[in-house]
Amino acid sequence: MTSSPESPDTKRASALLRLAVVGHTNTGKTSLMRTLTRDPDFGEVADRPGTTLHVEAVQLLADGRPVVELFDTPGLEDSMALLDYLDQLAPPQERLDGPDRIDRFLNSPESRRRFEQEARVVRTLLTCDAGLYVIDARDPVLGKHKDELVLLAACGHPLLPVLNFSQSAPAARLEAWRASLGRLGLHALVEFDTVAPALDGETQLYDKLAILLDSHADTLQALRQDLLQQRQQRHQDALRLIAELIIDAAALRMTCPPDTQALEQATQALRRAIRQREAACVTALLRRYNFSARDFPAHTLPLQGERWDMDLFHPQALKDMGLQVGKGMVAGAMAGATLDAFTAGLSLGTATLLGAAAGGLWQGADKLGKRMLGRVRGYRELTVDDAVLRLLVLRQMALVHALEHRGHAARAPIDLNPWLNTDRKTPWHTDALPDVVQEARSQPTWSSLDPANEPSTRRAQAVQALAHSLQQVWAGL
Ligand SMILES: Nc1nc2c(ncn2[C@@H]2O[C@H](COP(=O)(O)OP(=O)(O)OP(=O)(O)O)[C@@H](O)[C@H]2O)c(=O)[nH]1
Ligand SMILES: [Mg+2]
Repeated sequence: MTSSPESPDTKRASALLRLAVVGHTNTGKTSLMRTLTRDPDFGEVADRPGTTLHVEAVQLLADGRPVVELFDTPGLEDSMALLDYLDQLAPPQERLDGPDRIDRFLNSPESRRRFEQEARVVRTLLTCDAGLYVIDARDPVLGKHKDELVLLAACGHPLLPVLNFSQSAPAARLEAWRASLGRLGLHALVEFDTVAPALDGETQLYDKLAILLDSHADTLQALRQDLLQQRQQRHQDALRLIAELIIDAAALRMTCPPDTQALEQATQALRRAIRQREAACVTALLRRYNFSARDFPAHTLPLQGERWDMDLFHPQALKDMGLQVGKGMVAGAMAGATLDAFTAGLSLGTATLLGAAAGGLWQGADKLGKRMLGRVRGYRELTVDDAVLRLLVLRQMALVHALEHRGHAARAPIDLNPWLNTDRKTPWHTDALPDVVQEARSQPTWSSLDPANEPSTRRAQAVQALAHSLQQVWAGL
């Protein structure tokens, strides 16, 4: 989706479905624009009345072509005074219909003075096919709302009430809104919290609009399909990013001489590399969902890499997540790293390699040969502990959950805690690590953190298989 501000003043001949976002001031109209366009930088949002002063338009695309044009408008402030003024301009006995009454107002001097903002709103609605009437659902239903609805209904277009703040409003308040709107003849409405929208919030909104705008039902259906497809694609890409992270982390090996100081240094280097790799994954996920470091400041500042609630390598962080710390995991200063003995696959060529090493053929030895030679000389290898891999998966999955439930109007930092459900055990808590992760353990060059990393078909297959297995876990959550 792209945005392209433009003036709404003249109605252009176009196949676009034009929707005006209208309502009382400070109810979240601009916030709704941000969430529907997935653009956190659209317009200005602030917790005070009168923030938006001008009409601003954005197009929504389906299959790459514009299908809907949304117009953000200034908030209505004094509809009661405007209705009185309208009665003066066009007394009821004249029996003008709504749009004629609005025209008379727009041609009056006060439409450029006292009611300049209101004039911008109704002028925009007149040129649109329908209005989304945004309500702060925490508010009681007041006379001002009814006046606004009378004024907006006079423009002669369908209105779909959008109950914003629906996550924070009590159920009884939502019911009161439904009842009052029904009495005004508005029976279709939608609950849509712009900060924490339901997963199917947008599709519900477009479905409701399709009921009101029969002639645009196909357009809305195309938009709906496009949204679903994009959502699925984003989700697949996200799991793939996590799978890449896990393969990189599982395959990583650090070699060092067998003395305590060197081991500690190598452990630090291993931790640093994994933390940076995790941060890169977080950044990529944020970007994929159109969010930024601003949304998750605690993690994405490089120097604060150790603070994602708790250090990735802190045994307490692992225990808090209900993870067993593995036998191989070295405690204390080296927590999170496993001292590794050479494992499956690597012993095959041992005899040959030892021969090569003994014969001084260092230059001729391949990467495996170098590692074997290191081993012969007593060098050690460190890998990331299983428990850390499990924690990485659980935290990244929690982040994907948080991102998928976050509206682009949200301004509070992301909190992972509600998504790190520590009571419920997943296969990543209890089961053996998937085979492809075990395989990655014996393939150091699969890690993009290894200088000898190179493209490999088998690695690509492993990433795909792991992403698939993550999806199965996701489906069971
Ligand atoms: N918690 C929560 N806050 C919201 C929601 N929608 C909007 N806000 C906040 O409400 C305030 C007003 O939001 P805006 O989007 O600027 O409201 P507006 O209707 O465009 O305001 P005007 O342009 O002044 O008429 C901001 O502080 C938003 O962050 C919501 O669904 N939940
Ligand atoms: Mg606004």
